[in-house]
Amino acid sequence: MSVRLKLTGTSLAAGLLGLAIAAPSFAAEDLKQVMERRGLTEKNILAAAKTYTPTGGRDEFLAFSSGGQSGHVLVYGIPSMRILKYIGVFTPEPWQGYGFDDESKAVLAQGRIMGKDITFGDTHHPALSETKGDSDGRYLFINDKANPRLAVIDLHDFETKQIVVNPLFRSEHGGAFVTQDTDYIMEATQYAAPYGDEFVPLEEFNEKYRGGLTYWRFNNEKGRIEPENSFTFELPPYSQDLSDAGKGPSDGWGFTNSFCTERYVGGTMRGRPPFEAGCSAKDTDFLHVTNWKKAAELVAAGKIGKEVNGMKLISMEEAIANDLLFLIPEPKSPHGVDVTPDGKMLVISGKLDSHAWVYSFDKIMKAIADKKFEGKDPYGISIIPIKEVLHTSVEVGLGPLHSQFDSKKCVVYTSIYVDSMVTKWDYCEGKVLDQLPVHYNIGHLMTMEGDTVSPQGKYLVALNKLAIDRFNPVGPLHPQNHQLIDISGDKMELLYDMPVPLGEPHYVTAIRADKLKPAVRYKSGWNSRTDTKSEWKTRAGREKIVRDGNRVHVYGTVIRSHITPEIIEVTEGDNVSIHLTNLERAQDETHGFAMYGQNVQLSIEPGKTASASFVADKAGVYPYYCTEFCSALHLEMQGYLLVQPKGYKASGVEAVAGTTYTEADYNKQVETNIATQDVINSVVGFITARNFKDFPPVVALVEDATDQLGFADEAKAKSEAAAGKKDWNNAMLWANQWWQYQVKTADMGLRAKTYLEEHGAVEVKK
Ligand code: K7E
Ligand code: CUA
Repeated sequence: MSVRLKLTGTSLAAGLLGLAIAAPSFAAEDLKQVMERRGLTEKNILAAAKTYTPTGGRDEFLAFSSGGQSGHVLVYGIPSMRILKYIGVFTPEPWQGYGFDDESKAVLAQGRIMGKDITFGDTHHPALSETKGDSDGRYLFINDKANPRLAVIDLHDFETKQIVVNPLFRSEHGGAFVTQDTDYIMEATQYAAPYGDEFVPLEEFNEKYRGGLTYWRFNNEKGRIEPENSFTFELPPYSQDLSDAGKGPSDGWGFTNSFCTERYVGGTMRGRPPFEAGCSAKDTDFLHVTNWKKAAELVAAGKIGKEVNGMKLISMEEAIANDLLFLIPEPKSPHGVDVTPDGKMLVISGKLDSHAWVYSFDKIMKAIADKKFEGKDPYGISIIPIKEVLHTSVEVGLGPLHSQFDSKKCVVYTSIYVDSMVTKWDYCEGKVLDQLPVHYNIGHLMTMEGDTVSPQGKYLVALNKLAIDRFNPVGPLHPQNHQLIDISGDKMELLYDMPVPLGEPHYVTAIRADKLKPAVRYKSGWNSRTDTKSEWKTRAGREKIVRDGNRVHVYGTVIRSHITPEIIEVTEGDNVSIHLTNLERAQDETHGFAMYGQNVQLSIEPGKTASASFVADKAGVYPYYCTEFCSALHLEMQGYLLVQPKGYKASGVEAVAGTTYTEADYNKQVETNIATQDVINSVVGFITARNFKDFPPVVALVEDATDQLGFADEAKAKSEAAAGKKDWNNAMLWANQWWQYQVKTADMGLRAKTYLEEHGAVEVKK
């Protein structure tokens, strides 16, 4: 009995207290000694103080990083650089049940290509939704370069809701970039290909291969992309690259880089020089300038655009005739184009040029209005001369790639790949302000909300392509290295190295954490992927197994600490779907559901309904259990799927447990239960004497505790009924179940009490 009572409040608290008192009493090291022992400098200590986040502390910003080839998104905090979540996007993610429950399988199935499941992604550019050009914390988008796809993640629950496949492209790179009110999401091709599945020989590259730029329509109310209201610009077979949407004065326009405007097709084994030579022979490539707002109007009015593979395609002739598409030369093999926070300038850098170039949007508009063109490309698109639009160019270093902005006016940071450094410069005056070496080949860099109208300054993250010798060696495949840099002063200062071991995270975007309002639970019986009530929602006490021929639906529930039903009997060959609703409301009370041999693993967060479907094609015994350590009796959160052979007849004999009980066992259990009830009463007294209703997490705990106590009453009644019949075995077992519910009630009550104590609840007068 004393072992059991350990679970109750007083002994738990005493245990914790005892630990603190019993702490070893050898002399603590002081800061100086630690610095000496670990070889730390004062600068290191300062950097540590700027990033260290004490226990329970929160980060000021959350970063959403591409997970590269993993097809996931990583979420980490800044400045602590602690990883908080991997969001499954294009790839199954077992912990979240992503790609294992029926609901998320339906999302991944949207990403099939030519009928094939594509279970990886080459994610490159995450983008946060914006309102008036400012990050609003509602949605996140990310692209897949290898298989031209875009995904929508809802930041209400950090789950992937939708995947769209570009029906025209065969690869893409210039996505995801949002317009200033997230009306459209840009996605541009990378490697030109024919629009369609048919074979076209490379000899017809110039005529039949095409690039393109899709503006995907985003429905901000529904939080979904609408393919039927989206459109694509047909573009020449140049390798389109990154894009950015205009904002403020340049809203309505989009900008897309390109490389390999040489239209070289390679073929080293045919005796031709390689792609890399042929694709970088010219001094300039082209920035594509598109008027998406006017294009959207003309498409909506049915004046332009023809449907190809279910996508409205604006031909180059239509774009030219309606002044929707222009080209501006840009030096050389460009990679990044970034619109300044005020929307007035574009910063462009070419990988093979040591300058960053600043184009003026006003000047672009003026050149178009005055028809100041230097000719046309082979497809008849007008070319605006650089000199007409150039604001300034600055020598920033060898191999400039990407740029991000500071909260300080006119200040921009550019990643310098070959020189492995970050250059801070002034794009208004055209001068370099500071340079900081980073560890190795930097790709993207990122400042806080640095691609919006209101960059937050403070920190910069350098995304280095190679980690080389930065971390403990872990074999030939190294992690990537995100370096945190303090940009609050005049001089940039390196603070921290963070290994990213998931894939090549090309780009990251960050948002002020206080802009995010994530939920802690779902509405009861929720399909989190469609964001509607699940048709399989099941309430407590309504669990059932419904059979229609060989189709079996199990309507089940999970709650601390049991899965209902605990026994599922089906026949060999049955099609089985198990639908489980988590009845909990308390935050973080997630249950899992895993089963032997059926590739079943669900994550069922409070309120969620998740389903697992499979064919029970082999007779046998399949244990299942909860995969989250959810309570003291988590290990007992278990059950059996019994797949009976065809024609099986039950023996009719009751299953007999290994142990039987006496009246004395029953009485002892009841005694324990009465003692436990005293603990519950004292906790309830503490809670109800305080303003607990002002604390939503406590209200949820109290609701769950009340449910559990209700179950305890039911078990108590059953136990007393059995005792009345002198059925001591069932009396004892039901008394034990009554106690199980009490323990769960007490556990939640204590958590609520602790929360109230830690959050300054006050006593209320009765
Ligand atoms: Cu690797 Cu933006 Cu895809 Cu540059 S990208 S580095
Ligand atoms: Cu539920 Cu363990």
